[in-house]
Amino acid sequence: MTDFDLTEMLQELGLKAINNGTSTGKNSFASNETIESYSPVDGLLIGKVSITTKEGYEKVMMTASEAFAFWRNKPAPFRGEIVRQFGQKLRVKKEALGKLVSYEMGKSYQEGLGEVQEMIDICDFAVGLSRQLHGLTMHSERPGHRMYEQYHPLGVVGIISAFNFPVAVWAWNTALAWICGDVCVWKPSEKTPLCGIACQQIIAEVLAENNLPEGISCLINGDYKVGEFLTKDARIPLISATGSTRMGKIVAKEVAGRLGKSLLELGGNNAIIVTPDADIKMTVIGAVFGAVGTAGQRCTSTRRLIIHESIFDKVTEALTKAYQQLRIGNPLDEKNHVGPLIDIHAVKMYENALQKVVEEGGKLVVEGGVLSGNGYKSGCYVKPAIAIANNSFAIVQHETFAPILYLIKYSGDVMNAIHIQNGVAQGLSSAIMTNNLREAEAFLSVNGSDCGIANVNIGTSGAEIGGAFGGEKETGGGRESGSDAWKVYMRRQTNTINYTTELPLAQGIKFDL
Ligand code: UN1
Repeated sequence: MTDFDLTEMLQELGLKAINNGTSTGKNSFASNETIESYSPVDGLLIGKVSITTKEGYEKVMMTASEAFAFWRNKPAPFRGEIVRQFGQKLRVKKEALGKLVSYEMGKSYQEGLGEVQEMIDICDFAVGLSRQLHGLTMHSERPGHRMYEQYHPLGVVGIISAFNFPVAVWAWNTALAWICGDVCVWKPSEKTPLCGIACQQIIAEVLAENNLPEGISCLINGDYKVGEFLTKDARIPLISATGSTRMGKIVAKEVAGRLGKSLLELGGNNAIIVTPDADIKMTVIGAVFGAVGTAGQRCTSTRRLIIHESIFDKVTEALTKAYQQLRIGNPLDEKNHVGPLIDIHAVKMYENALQKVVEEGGKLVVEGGVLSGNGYKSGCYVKPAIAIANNSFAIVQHETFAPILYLIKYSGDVMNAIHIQNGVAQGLSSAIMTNNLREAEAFLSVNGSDCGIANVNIGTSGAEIGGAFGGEKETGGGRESGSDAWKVYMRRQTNTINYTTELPLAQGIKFDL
């Protein structure tokens, strides 16, 4: 049912296509156990990937450690040049990789392309950054002394990524880590392993063309048990993990137990506040894209709308109308707005959430449901739903990775809405729709949103790579991507140099011999 040539796409990405679309990537540390990757688009098997064994992992770590000893000695701008070449290759492979993302993960082709664009953008960002890994210079309190700080490469970085952004989140991490002089071992989600192999093939080509060690970029495959190889490994100073809060708590504990660093990008429970001064048209576009884009499977997806009582009915009606226009179906067909959920397990969670919200007293204003029949054979297509709910409902407090939007009413001034918006355990993304300067500034103030991302007159999802990305509270506190997020991939050193013949001590301490 796909309207493209699967074999051709896989070949373009360096994946060996075998008859009915089964593919294997190059993986020299293979075990006999495999992960089968089924497309949520049509339910067909796309390919099989070998699961990495402990022995295979040890070989990977050896290759990575050797590569690090080499790579860290290359000047950062040289490392930037390699990342530039990687970005160039991504430009050439953009369509093929975008299609694979769409077919293996189920997001729309446009969003698949957008994801590859994020990879290209972070490469460009990293290239510039490779000449800007600045430390500060300070004035010493002692005469004839100079103080400064510098950033050195950290080591082997472990990256654990989720199915919903199967290629971009890796790139945010790895492009920065590489220019910082680190090498990376990546465990992609076991739900999208072919995306991982396709990316690995692209960077492997760049490394080979430049005669560089292949260990600069390593890939391991498997579920959480393979992820544990990374989290338990004291040779890995930094683990960057994206996924559920449940997973993040396990990773955080494990890595902290060996005093490693972790960069966590976990669940969100993102809300848009809609005040009486909101532009309703913009609100509807922002809310609908935020709630149903990627079938509600972004960590930045809009889960809650907190609407002032005076416009509650009007907004509800406009949203209901907009939802009637939504076309659900094959995400590779550009006519469709909403593709499938990742798998049947996700469909069950969606159904469960809809049942719970009604049990707790919520009212469905746009009914959900699982689609079946022609075009929906994978069983993963669901109808986006809207429910009027209370923020205190257990199900509203919980992040369900599905297109379910909760409408919550507030009264009085904007501080009441902010109170509701902050009244969840997660703290990733947030937004306010208003043309009122006072409301907007209150939302951004110290008493405002407690999230890592706070937007005005934009929805909660679709962050640009130039800003630091991440959130507070149960979202885990990590920052990836732009701004100074690079610092976490380096070790910091303060240096004090004495260019006199005296040895004065700091704090004026006298120690005469
Ligand atoms: C994620 O869902 O894990 O802001 C990342 C966005 C995207 C990234 C989302 N740029 O929606």
